[in-house]
Amino acid sequence: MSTSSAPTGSAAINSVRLNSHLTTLGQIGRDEFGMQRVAFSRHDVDGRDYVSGLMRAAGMSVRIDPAGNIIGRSEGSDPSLPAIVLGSHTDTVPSGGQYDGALGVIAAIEVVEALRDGGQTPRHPVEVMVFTNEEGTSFHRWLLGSRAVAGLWEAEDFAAVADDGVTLTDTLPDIGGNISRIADARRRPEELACYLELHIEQGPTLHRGGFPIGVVTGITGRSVYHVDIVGEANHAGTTPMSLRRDAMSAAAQIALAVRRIAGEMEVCRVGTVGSMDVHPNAGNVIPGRVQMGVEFRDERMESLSAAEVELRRTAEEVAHAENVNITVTAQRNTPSVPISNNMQQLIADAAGMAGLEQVSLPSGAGHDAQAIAAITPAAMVFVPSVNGISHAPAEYSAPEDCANGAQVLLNALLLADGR
Ligand code: HGY
Ligand code: MN
Ligand code: MN
Repeated sequence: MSTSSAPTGSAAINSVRLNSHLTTLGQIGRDEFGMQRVAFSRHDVDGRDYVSGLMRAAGMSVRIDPAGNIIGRSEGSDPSLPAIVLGSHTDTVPSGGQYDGALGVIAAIEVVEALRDGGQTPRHPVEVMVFTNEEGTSFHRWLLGSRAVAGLWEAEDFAAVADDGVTLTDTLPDIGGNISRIADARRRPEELACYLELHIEQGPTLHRGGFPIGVVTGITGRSVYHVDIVGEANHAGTTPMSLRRDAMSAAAQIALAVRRIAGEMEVCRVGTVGSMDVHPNAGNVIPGRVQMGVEFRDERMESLSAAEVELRRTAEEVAHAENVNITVTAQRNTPSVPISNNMQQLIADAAGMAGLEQVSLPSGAGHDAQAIAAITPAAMVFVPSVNGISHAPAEYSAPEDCANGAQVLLNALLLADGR
């Protein structure tokens, strides 16, 4: 695979420094099961502290906005110009990988350092944003920080309560936020020139195809549901099968239906049951209640609507057959976002400057870019995920690929700065 080369006369990424910072961040919040930097946790705070220190060392001013987003800024040569924003997130899913989000943040800081090393001051100010709770593991409200910047918070965000009963209102101050001032996190379109995000692909296309760079054409839509199944807890040994109101039997049928809706029926691109709470969760008790997290994804919003119809129809059918009550509650519906041809071309040109082969592809994962795209032109650069694995400790991207991605991010910034 070819390695990147800095365009003539322009700054060059320091791969050793980039990968060293990535490795260090990859140790913050790691345990034997993977990365545990779940948003608002102590590990998340430690990771935020680390990258804030890197921003300061790169000569940036650093502030925390009311949504807890970390915003580093280095001034440009023309103070009248809007900011070029680079960003991503440092929070991880539970037992996640060390590159998801982290690469985009570390690379953004490296871009600022490389420009300084090269004595290059862009015309535009450059801001690096580290967005709060991108994953949504906490409070089931993903893209929380980037949606605040884009002015896309909903009533459910303000009212968000975690599974353990703690409110977002009480939690935001743990990372320097303040829910009563969320409106102040919003940025006006005229303040921003564009948004550029480097991210691992989190899928198999680039690694399988041997492409070092991916130009993202669009970001998937996603619909999330909470399914609550209430049957009747009873004795596993004495209750005849015909008298059971077994919430787990119903849950199993719902889980298989989610796979059927996306798989065999191809109503939408993918469907997942990622979480399940069984009550009372004892081997000799027929479950009285099961709560499930269900999500569907597709670029076509009408396909997500069709998947919801099928889920609700199946739930009614199963509720009747198993004599249980099933409540399907829509939790979040995130629209898919296309990346403009103009912004795709910027990334393709930036990859060309580095002499790197590229391929265009959609993103099956969600990203902060899909929120920020609401207020400024956005583009994403992907680098290969080995074997397409992500959201798992086996998530891996080679140091050379990480450096290639950072060089393309830097080149894209320089191209945007010249426009
Ligand atoms: O779930 C996602 O698509 C992203 O990793 N937050
Ligand atoms: Mn991510
Ligand atoms: Mn993720």
